[in-house]
Amino acid sequence: MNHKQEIDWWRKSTVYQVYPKSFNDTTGRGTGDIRGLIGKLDYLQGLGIDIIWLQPVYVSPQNDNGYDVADYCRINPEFGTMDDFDELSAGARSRGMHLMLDIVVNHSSTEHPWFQESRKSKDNPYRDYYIWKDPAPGGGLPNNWQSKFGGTAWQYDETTGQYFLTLFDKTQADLNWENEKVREEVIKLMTFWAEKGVSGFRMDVINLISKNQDFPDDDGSISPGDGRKYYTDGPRVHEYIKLMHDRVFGRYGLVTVGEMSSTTMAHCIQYSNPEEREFSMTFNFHHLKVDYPNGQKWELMPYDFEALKVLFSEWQVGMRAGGGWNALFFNNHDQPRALSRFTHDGEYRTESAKLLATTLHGLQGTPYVFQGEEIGMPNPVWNDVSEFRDIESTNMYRILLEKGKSPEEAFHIICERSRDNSRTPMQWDDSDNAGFTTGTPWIKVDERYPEINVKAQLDDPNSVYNHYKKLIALRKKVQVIIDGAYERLDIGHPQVFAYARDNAKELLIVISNFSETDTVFTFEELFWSSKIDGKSSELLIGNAEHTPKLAQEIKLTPYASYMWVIR
Ligand code: TEU
Repeated sequence: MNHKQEIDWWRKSTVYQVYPKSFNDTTGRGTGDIRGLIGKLDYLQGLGIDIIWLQPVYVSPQNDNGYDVADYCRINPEFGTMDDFDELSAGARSRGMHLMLDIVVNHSSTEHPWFQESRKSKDNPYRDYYIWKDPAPGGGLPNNWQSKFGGTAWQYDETTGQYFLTLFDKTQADLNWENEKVREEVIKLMTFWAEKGVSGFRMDVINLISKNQDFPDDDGSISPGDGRKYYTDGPRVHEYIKLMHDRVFGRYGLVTVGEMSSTTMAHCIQYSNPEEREFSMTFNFHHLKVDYPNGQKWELMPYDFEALKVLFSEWQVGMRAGGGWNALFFNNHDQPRALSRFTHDGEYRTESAKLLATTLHGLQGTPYVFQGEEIGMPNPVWNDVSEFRDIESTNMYRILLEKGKSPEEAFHIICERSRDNSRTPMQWDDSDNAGFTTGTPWIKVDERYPEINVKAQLDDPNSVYNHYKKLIALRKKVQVIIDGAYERLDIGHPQVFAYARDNAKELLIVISNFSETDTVFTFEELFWSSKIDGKSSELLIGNAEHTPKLAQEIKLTPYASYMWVIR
């Protein structure tokens, strides 16, 4: 398939997200590598994947697992060589799959040569590549902005007596997009990869690149008061993205997804409406904050199911109305596993994994599958705080203790919230280390791997893997999944999420019981009689042993989930 012939080919696609460090190790070093991914291309093709999102494999000190880039155009030797990359690219293409690279240009590593130059003196030609500020009058931090990983966002540098901005780790220095030379560097590095033939980019925290140039203190009037209102969806962000589209995305016909931190729908419409010539689609995280009390990630509460449904529904309706396009996801490398978070990862693990998949893949947008999701990997069992590797988790554990939490409480919070929940090695089979490595894995392998692994699921028609495979194939066959208008059907139901998608030729119905008790779902009379009654219906996919006939009143067993099409 030549994707350049079909403009919106990615609307029918499914993306698979690979966290290379935890995917497949071929050297015995304990960390995954590019050759490991090459060895699994047949697996991904078998699943039916269209696009592989490969997370950062560039030269990097790995303080944030590659999101701290020290050279944008070279491969980190830990992951392999440029020849390996070219082989991966060719291997994907020959199997009809596309490669999407992760581009991290809100910040670079402080080990990047630009930063090394920049910090030397105030008149260095690279000084303005980054955001340097004098101490506040009387000394101290330039403002009260906080790092997303905890603590102040400013790092003092003795050489020149100024602070530089780091919205993430203290070794991830924010680039100064106001500087035209920075913009040209970014265009150059993206052109490098586009010329190599990649099909697209995932743009890391791209809505944070334009900062309010007054750098005001955050008065705390909007939670969480950490400064984000002054750099999120900032003043020139659309201008910068349009520039990238004009010079790179449009020119090479790329598929692009922008990762939008704490964004709004109005901005996401603009980012992803094709007429705006910005991105193909956007990630937002509102639905993954429904268990944050008052927006606080490091405090726990049971998740708000109604809020989850409202958010999905609002974004389905709103993005469509504005001509935008959603990237659909429950999991990624920054989130605990949705399976453990929103459903049941014990007795009903398999049903739950399938329910989440069916619910998500029936929505309008392009679905993303994060490695391990397709076999129902839950959060791992953590036994000790020393098992965590992520810089955010280790920082936060310390901060929670400083705030007066007991070690038990702090450990419990980290277990629930850590990004490491999704970063444990991919479970391929029941051999040592789940077949991920012959060496010592860089992060623990979940102890349930003998039961939960790819090998055990490939040939089992009822496995989570085969459920995903079926859903991915359905998207290619059933048009209403791509273009149907969304309508929420479950209003008021405390356990059920139900919706319809309608394109005037076909009607899709998805009904999911997000609870561990039996329940009943009833269609509203008018909807039932006008849209379903008397028409022929086909069950496309389900997850329970007994599949009910589509009726006005449907009995649902724990975590049962069904998708029908009515024609
Ligand atoms: O993440 C952006 C981001 O804001 C988060 O999801 C972040 O992990 C969370 O706010 C912390 O509480 C992206 C990458 O996906 C992530 O892995 C990187 O660490 C981050 O940017 C910095 O590059």
